[in-house]
Amino acid sequence: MNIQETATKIKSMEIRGAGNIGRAAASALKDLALQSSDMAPEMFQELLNDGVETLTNTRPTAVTLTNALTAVMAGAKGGTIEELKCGVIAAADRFIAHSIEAIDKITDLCAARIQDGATILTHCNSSVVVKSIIKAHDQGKNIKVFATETRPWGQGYITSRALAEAGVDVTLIVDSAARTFMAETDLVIFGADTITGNGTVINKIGTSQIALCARERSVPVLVCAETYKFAMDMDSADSVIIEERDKKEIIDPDKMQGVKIRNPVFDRTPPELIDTIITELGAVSPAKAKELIESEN
Ligand code: RI2
Repeated sequence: MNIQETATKIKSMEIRGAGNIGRAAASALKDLALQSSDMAPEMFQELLNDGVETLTNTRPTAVTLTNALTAVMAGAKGGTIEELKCGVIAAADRFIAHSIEAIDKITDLCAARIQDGATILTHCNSSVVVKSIIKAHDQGKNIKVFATETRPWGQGYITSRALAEAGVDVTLIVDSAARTFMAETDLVIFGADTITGNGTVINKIGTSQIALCARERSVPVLVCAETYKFAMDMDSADSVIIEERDKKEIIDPDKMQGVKIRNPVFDRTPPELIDTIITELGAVSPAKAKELIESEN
């Protein structure tokens, strides 16, 4: 898929999910390399830079996009077009393979933490969370899941259908019912779009409210996040841009004359409200995540 096509699909959310958009961006740069020939290395470098800019400008919150593009651009080394192309293709392949491997490792770690008989509440649609729940179910554990609808875009429908198809006992609830159903919940599991150096989790709007409800009842909160979801250089979440999408996703503004409508689609959950972050390197408290990742680099 070419850069513009990929960018359009990411922006419209035809391609969505933090990990997915990172892999799609890496793949688009790889395709650009595969399609480029007979040009000066400077020209190719310029095409790459334009591609990075176009892809970066699609959605501002998930650091997976920036981290994927940085990883692929690190491969753009050499004096000839062939060297540059090979470097970009190899780096994109490495990023995508690492991403898939990371998801598999997190799935194993997370599934192992899901107890037989547990009732889980999840929000939005995280591919790694869905995989983990299905894995625990396939291990023979008797699990129940509450999946929030996730207004306004409705990612919870994707989660619910995927779990039901896999045979998991899943109940769809409206977002505002999370506190009510927390009384029957043993474990909350979220995905993440970005995690800052201090362990703040930026995820789908509503995550922080659900984390608060979980804390009120001492229900543990797990976050599944590949290490490329970390913005290691950001110590505070204030600098993470929260994407604000079209108000039409909420309601037709023509039906709401004189009413302002806001549609921020992510929020910031402080580290104090999260018990454990599961990365491919292991499970740690939010405060220790940065240290763990740095020790591996
Ligand atoms: P995985 C989604 O964002 C959700 O916020 C979800 O928790 C997160 O990406 C992580 O997804 P959106 O693209 O990488 O639906 O775990 O706005 O699949």
